[in-house]
Amino acid sequence: MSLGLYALFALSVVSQLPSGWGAAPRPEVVPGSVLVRLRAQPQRSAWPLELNEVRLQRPLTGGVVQLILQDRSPDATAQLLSRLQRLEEVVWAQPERYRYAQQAPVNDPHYPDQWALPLLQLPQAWQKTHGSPHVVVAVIDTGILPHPELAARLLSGYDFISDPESASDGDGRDADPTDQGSLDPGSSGLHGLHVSGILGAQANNHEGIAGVDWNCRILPIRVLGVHDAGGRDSDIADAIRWAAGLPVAGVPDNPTPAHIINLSFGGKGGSPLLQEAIDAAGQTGAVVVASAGNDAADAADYAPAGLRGVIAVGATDELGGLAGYSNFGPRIDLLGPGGRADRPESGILSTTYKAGPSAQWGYFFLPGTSQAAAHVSGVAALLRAIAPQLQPEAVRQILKTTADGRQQCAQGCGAGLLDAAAAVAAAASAAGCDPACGLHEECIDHTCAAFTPLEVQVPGGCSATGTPAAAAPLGLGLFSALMLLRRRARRATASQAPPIAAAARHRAAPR
Ligand SMILES: [Ca+2]
Ligand SMILES: [Ca+2]
Repeated sequence: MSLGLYALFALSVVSQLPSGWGAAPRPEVVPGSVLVRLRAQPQRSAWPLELNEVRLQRPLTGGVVQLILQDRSPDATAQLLSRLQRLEEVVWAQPERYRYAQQAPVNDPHYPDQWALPLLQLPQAWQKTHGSPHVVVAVIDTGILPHPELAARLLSGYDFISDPESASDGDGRDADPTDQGSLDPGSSGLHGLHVSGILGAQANNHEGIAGVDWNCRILPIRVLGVHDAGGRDSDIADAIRWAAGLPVAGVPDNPTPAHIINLSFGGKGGSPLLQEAIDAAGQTGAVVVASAGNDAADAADYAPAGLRGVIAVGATDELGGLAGYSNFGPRIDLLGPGGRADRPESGILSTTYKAGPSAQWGYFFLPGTSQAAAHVSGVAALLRAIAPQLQPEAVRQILKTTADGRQQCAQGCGAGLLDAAAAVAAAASAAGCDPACGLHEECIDHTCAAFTPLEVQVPGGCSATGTPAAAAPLGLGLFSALMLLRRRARRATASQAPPIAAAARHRAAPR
């Protein structure tokens, strides 16, 4: 079985202003201030109401009076409001409320184009956690390329493509997961870079976009080659085992086993081989997330989405309804944002790269269940950051029980749309730390503590802790300009079209 990518083609920008944000709860009501409209025009020469508990009555524009109470407590205000509402001469009375600027949660300039993040209640989730640098997310995909938004995220990874022609790097399996493809039709589309940016792009750095998880480490594993971005079951099964820290013949052990494994690809037909690999990965405690597929068909007929033990993710449009291309059915666990394929630039904005004499990194829109799954993997990483002892089935249950059930459908949309804030709160509660620990803490055995350091397996059976030596960003470093790439309108599941508008703006290299 050859497996194709689950990204479609983006068509148009969807900008949605971010919802309100604050690091700490801000007061909603002005203490001791009530606004009231009287049936008769108030006279400036006398207090219009006989109220002993009021210290000041101030006529406002248009016949409204502001009342300032002697006692500014919430109880006194509530009692006065109740009394006013029963008076014959009063049309209405309201407490005076504060209003706040709709400030974005992050300073990343393309955040307003990331409509999916407020849809998932991520700004609220980020008040509880930004993720942990000790959670590893394996992105089993087309590989990776350098990008400043991921420079602090990447672990060393591996290339599992056995066929040198598909790999296009002159050999079979090796330790270099660099994506050898491009944005050209029929190539890899740099799909793994796009998926990685969704779940882990550096946030709040005055650059590009915000990832779902701001701190996790990304383990890039290459299984999908350059020709129509296909991959083979035999390579994928080994990659899943290796990602989870299990031994694979002929390959050095993975020094940083993954807590989350993202599989944004698939194809028709089952596979006992893939099922066994997923079972084995699950037994290590790894959460496996898979995209449902883009054929508007029953996901049960696809692998890996239809296999036991994966969290199968369908895609929504920007309103939260099932996207027209998304697979569906009883096998779907929940939905994530994937965007529309029939509207320009309504996909998911994430990281990309353009090779050539003047290599450029940038951002572009892609819709698909690939992108939906990446959001779920990012939130799963947030849950594991808060509650590292959560087992895969518990993560699945939390994601499902906290999902927005209004987004269900007759075809089968699982539990509905992912709700990051509710899931994070439920994870903290399930781990015994309610409401939650600090931003740099995790909950273990009902107690908040500093993050557990990432354990790095050392060949020979010992282990060490600390930052992996091979955690530096990959090669190149040609971050010469910023481009906002946009995609030609075309539906496809296994290849990507060239950008139609590159270089939206240029500037000096950031490094
Ligand atoms: Ca190779
Ligand atoms: Ca950023």
